Amino acid sequence: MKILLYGNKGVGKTTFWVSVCGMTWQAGGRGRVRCLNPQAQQRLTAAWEALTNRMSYPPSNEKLTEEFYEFCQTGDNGERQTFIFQCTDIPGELISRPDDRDPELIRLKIRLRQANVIVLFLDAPSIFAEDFCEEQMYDMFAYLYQYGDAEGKQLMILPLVSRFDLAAAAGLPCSWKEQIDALLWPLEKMAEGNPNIILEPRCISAGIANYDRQQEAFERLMAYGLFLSEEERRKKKDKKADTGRSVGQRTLLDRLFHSGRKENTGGRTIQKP
Ligand SMILES: Nc1nc2c(ncn2[C@@H]2O[C@H](COP(=O)(O)OP(=O)(O)OP(=O)(O)O)[C@@H](O)[C@H]2O)c(=O)[nH]1
Ligand SMILES: [Mg+2]
Repeated sequence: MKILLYGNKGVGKTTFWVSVCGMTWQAGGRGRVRCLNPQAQQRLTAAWEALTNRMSYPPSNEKLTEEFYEFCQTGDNGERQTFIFQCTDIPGELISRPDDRDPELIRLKIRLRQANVIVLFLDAPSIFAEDFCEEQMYDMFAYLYQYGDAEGKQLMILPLVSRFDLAAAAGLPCSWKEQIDALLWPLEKMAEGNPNIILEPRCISAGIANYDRQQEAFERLMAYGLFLSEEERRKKKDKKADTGRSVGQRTLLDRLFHSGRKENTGGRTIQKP
């Protein structure tokens, strides 16, 4: 599984990742994430400690970083479940101020093509601000449509309304749910027209005092990772099996992720270019 943390500058991508990994190291957690690069694991631990002990946030990314991780948990029947995945964290600057000659932007486009999972960060304080203008998100959505929608690739998009605690403290507009639905409407259409795209219901990330809000997003990511690794194992066992998503697989996915939660969508706001 290749996860891409995708969103504009300063929307909380790195903070989200540090907090969901750190959460798994706390007592009582069923699963654990470990970075396979020892130096990067040390940095992650230090960032988690800074966040929890000193409320000190990680610095803004200067370059695209990607690492391999292992997720390990004990299943309901006591059996050990484990898989390796990759996570790419980007400097949002690449999207907010794109320079087409920038090799990092070229790498980002490649990662968008390759990702199995795109965590799409929608920054709550920005989208609920009175002066919010959809154009601030135009490039982000444009790249997603252009490169994420690669033909034949199965892609899960997980919209994450980030820094929700800040927006809530400032006062949420009554129509906040509809506003998010309106932003996501074109993505819904994209997913409806492409059976390879799974658009997840939105999740919320809400600061370091509200880890439980991040938990849902994390559980979805890891459940999908387990699903993909089981699928991979099954394919290896039976090379002749159909490699597309069969009805059986879809049913499993639907059971895993959707559990009947389909929400209303608002009016269209951002057009697919
Ligand atoms: N209140 C609150 N503040 C947050 C949260 N997440 C991030 N922040 C703040 O937002 C800033 C930016 O967060 P980052 O995680 O660095 O954002 P990013 O998307 O990784 O930014 P780039 O690396 O520049 O693309 C942090 O320095 C914090 O001040 C959150 O959940 N709640
Ligand atoms: Mg960052």
